Amino acid sequence: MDIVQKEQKKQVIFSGMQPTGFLTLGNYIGALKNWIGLQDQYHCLYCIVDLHSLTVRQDPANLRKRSREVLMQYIAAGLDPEKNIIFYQSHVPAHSELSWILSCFTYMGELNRMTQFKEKAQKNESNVNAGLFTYPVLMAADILLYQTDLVPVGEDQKQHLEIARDIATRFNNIYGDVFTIPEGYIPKVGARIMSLQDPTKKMSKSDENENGYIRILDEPNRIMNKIKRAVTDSKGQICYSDEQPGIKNLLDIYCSLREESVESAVDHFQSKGYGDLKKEVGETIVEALRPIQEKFQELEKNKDYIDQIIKDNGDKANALAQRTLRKVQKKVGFPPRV
Ligand code: ATP
Ligand code: LTN
Repeated sequence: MDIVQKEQKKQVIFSGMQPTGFLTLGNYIGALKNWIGLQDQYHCLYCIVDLHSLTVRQDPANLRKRSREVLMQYIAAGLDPEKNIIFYQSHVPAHSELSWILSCFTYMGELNRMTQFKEKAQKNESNVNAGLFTYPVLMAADILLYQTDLVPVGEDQKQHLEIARDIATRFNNIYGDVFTIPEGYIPKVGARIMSLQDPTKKMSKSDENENGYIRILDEPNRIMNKIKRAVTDSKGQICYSDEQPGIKNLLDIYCSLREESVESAVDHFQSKGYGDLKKEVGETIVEALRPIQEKFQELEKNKDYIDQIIKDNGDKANALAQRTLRKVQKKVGFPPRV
């Protein structure tokens, strides 16, 4: 097999994050951290899904700023913009175009079952918009446009991935092999980092309580304070158990950042108290995030470099997306362009 053929055989990876706030430790451990290790073996596309973030009301200036910051955090965390296609969803119109077509192959009943919709609808009672309901269709379009093989995400996205697979299979059954059927790629430890203030809820960047999450860009002092305040329990014993969700969460954070097994961590903390655990977890986070924060500060000074990445990567994504979109349009019977 020559090099060109080998290159062509690389599988495609697609994932994305919403620019709805500052990226959290949950986003990092559940998704971003795992993306870094994939860039050499796969063709990777990492999107800033700004269209998705409109499902919750956004301040325009803030959205613009957050979107650029997410892109810079991707790079600061170690994604190489030469090896990965890092781009804004809104710069590739094919996402919206395919989404419309796929919405005609998605059933209301399927969307009604989505737990994220139910949760977000409850949280935003005054703005239960149609976009919030059709959110998984747009996500399916994101993934299917690039003939994606693998989608590295946290556990909360499992249901959305399943619906993307169902839509693709349904479409293929009617029109032939148009889409690759994607698989999820979910980490074993750290796929669901919990809120520090309520360890039964997932850590979320749009949480109103800032103490519930740690931002990738939080200063060391702040990180130590948030961990100090993390809700635990009164058992006083460090075990990895569902009965101690706060302690379990701290151990998950510790283990995934240090790439250490749960057994060895529990062993390490056996004769120690919650104070020691919190101190060591805090220090582990500070050390893991330090290089990312330094790189981010450097990138902030380099406006032209970032602008160029946005342009080049957007062009690349557009070219790839067009291939699938044209194929789909032809299959469903839209008139050819003459
Ligand atoms: P929002 O609060 O706006 O819903 P979010 O913090 O849940 O946002 P997303 O942009 O929806 O973040 O998710 C980006 C990626 O991070 C997804 O792959 C998601 O599975 C992962 N992720 C988000 N929160 C966590 C978490 N607490 N633990 C592990 N992975 C997470
Ligand atoms: N819904 C995802 C973000 C997202 C995504 C995607 C992830 C939008 N499109 C495509 C993977 C692949 C979330 O994390 N809330």
